[in-house]
Amino acid sequence: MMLSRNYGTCHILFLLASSTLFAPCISQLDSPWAAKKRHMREEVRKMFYHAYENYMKHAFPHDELKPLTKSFTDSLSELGNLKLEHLPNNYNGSALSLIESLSSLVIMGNNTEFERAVRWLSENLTFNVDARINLFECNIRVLGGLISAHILATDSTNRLVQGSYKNQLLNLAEDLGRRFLPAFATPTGLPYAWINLKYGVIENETTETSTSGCGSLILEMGALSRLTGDPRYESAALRALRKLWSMRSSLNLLGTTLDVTTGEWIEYSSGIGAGVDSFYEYLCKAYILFGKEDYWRMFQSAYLAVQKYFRHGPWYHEADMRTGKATYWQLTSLQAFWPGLQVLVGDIAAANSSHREFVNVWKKYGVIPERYLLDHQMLHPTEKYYPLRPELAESTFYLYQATKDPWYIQVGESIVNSLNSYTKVEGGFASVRDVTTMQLEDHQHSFFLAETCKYLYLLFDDSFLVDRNYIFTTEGHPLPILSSWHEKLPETYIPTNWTYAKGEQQTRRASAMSRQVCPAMALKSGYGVQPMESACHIPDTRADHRCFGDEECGVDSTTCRRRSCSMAGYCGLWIL
Ligand code: DMJ
Repeated sequence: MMLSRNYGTCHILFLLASSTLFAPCISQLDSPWAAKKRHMREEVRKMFYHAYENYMKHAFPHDELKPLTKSFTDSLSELGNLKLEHLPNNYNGSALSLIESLSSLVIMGNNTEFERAVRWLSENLTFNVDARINLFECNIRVLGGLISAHILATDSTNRLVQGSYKNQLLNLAEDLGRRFLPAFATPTGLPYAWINLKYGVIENETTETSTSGCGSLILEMGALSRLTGDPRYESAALRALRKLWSMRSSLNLLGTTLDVTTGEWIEYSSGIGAGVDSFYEYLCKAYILFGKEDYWRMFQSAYLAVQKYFRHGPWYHEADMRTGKATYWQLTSLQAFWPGLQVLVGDIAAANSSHREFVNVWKKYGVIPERYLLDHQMLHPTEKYYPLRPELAESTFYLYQATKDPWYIQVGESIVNSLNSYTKVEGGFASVRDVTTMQLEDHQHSFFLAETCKYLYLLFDDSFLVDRNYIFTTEGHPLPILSSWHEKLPETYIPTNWTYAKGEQQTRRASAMSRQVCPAMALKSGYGVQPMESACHIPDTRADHRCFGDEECGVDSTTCRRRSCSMAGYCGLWIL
């Protein structure tokens, strides 16, 4: 999330070209929604502490809480299928949920608890354990959590542990980063999905990994290199990312799984959900954080390909990377992050239309099922669960930042109400095993503390972001945009360098980033009073993207090409 400086309490997500952003700033206290937001913020705070305190009471220092039995699970190791009998007797977890809570504690203003947690971790956390862990999960949850907390602890505006803080979290992060490096010692530079923290890659380790497993390391490992001055982490992550990108098809599509030793695809079908999602997210956010043109070029091509081959109205199906032909017509809960990413590139109307469909699904079931079969219009028989995922809350937060439309506050309120009525138990918050029965499962995932509660809190109270300039990692840990890390600051990132484009009714602003989405048309005017999304988009006539004729379909936001109406009555860039 990038926020401009110099706008007082009325800060602006300056990547966006949405005209609604540029309306005069109304003090939040004067808004009729202010009381509602304050009330909801307190509701979310209660949720967070109910989850956090139960974790601390019944599960800490183990990884995650089992809220129904008020016990624990050392899931970080279990993620790697490590059998419990292989764990040393004294292994007591990595306090995963505590690490994941650190930045949420700061955002909610609880510096005392943050400092207590930092002290405990500094004195007790060790990675010298015989545990086989998933590199991707450990990177986004543990490395990302530690790095973000280190930055927050040393940020002079936070009045945190300075003085008593001697970079202990950074030292832990560096120790962990070093233990990641053997995973990259493959002929391709693509990392193994699993490593043993103590012994490195174990014999006969699987060589299969996912696109997100290889392509979502650059933010945390890049930040680690910048903080420590040791380039090895960023280089390893970048080499893997470049190799992965070189494996794209002529359509600029990637598959979902691959072999790290041969660099061959295993699964050619992919979409924007499981196994791929954060790959797209990290290309875009790496450009924002580090300013390398390369990241933007990769992201732009990848994003255009997604919009071209996966999008069907507000939905995104999967397609074969070689042919672009649709494979699976499924909605998955993880896909709900996509509208949030689209907000970052200024594709607001497309973001809004997809988000709306996810909200409808949430309303239908009370939460979002893991997988829904669009072609059969039924739930996936074995994936009816909802493990307290954050993605819809995340997108709702981004869309509210972009539009300030109070409708998103109402969406947030209904998410909070559902979580409280269906998933809150005495011992914390429990995952839903089956959305048709609301039967619960004994697991409170750490991302509930790191992301779900955080995005809901920020939706109702974004004061943490005022006068600051952050992006959030895929696990919701904030990283600051620093000129010392960035190749292009200040030119692109200073609001006064933005270009102004005059429409008939209003002046709108196109950031350097949004102009890159549609360079050809970014500055053209003449869209009348129609609402804008990215710099070039003319939205569909009808919000549901249904149509009777081509003239109702507007201009595609990423290619600036006119869209047409399909036989089925949907607007899109159909290849005729
Ligand atoms: C989180 O761990 C991260 O957001 C990850 O990228 C995928 N989704 C889970 C939560 O749903």
